[in-house]
Amino acid sequence: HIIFTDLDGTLLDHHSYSFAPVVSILDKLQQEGIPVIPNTSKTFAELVEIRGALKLTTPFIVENGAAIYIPTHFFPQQPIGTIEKSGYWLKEFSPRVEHWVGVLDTLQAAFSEEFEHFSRMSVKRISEVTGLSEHDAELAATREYGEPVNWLGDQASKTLFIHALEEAGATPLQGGRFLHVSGYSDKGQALTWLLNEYQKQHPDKQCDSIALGDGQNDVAMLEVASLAIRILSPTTPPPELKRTNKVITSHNFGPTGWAECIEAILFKQ
Ligand code: 2M8
Ligand code: MG
Ligand code: MG
Repeated sequence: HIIFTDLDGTLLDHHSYSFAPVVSILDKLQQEGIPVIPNTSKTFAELVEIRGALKLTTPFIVENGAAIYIPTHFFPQQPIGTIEKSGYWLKEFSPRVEHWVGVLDTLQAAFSEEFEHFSRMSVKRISEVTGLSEHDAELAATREYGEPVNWLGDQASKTLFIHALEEAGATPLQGGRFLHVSGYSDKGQALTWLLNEYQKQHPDKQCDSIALGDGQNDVAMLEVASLAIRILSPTTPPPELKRTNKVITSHNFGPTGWAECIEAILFKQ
């Protein structure tokens, strides 16, 4: 098995960002040699710190599938289509963020006072709306591919806004708190690419994928995984899936639900 997991609201608590409930099960997975691959809206800078805290040495997927960072020790060979960047092989799926910041600026007049976005917000403001420390908010602000938008207006206007973004060529994805604006990339496409590469480099191993997520931006990876695990959220309804087979929904929120499901699937005989 390979586990692909969302972070906020899934492996980390939605409000406190704590991962205490998964520490011991992550140890067990490591002993069993089952890779845990973060697949998140977060940035490279955030991931460098978080994977250190989680003691993960696996590849990770950043900014909603926009790019995959693969530590060069993870595969015997450099995957085709990647570039080498400070100890990682980097696979990119999306154009750079500057373009989307420009698009958002053009919508400022039509939707005035209805939204704010990270590159125009202070670190203090990002810390306020996320609940992250100012240090962590600074890491969240270092976007490479997509721009998080904090919507302040009503739902009807948000629908028009999303429409305008799509007209401009963006693929807006709803996270736990923010609307993420980037080009066409998603967590499912990144999962599929990495799983194929794993299969290519380890033809002797039979690998299936388990995906865990709590939000709308997790739908694409939950649809393509061998097994989809929906983690219950204290703030939003479970992501709606088209598939009905091999779908599990946790009873508990966030990391407690994560440990509950992985324990039941992989460690209960
Ligand atoms: C943003 O991502 C979450 C993911 O669901 C959201 O949209 O609510 C990103 O800015 C990420 O970088 C940041 O760490 C997180 C903090 O809540 O918010
Ligand atoms: Mg989430
Ligand atoms: Mg996320």
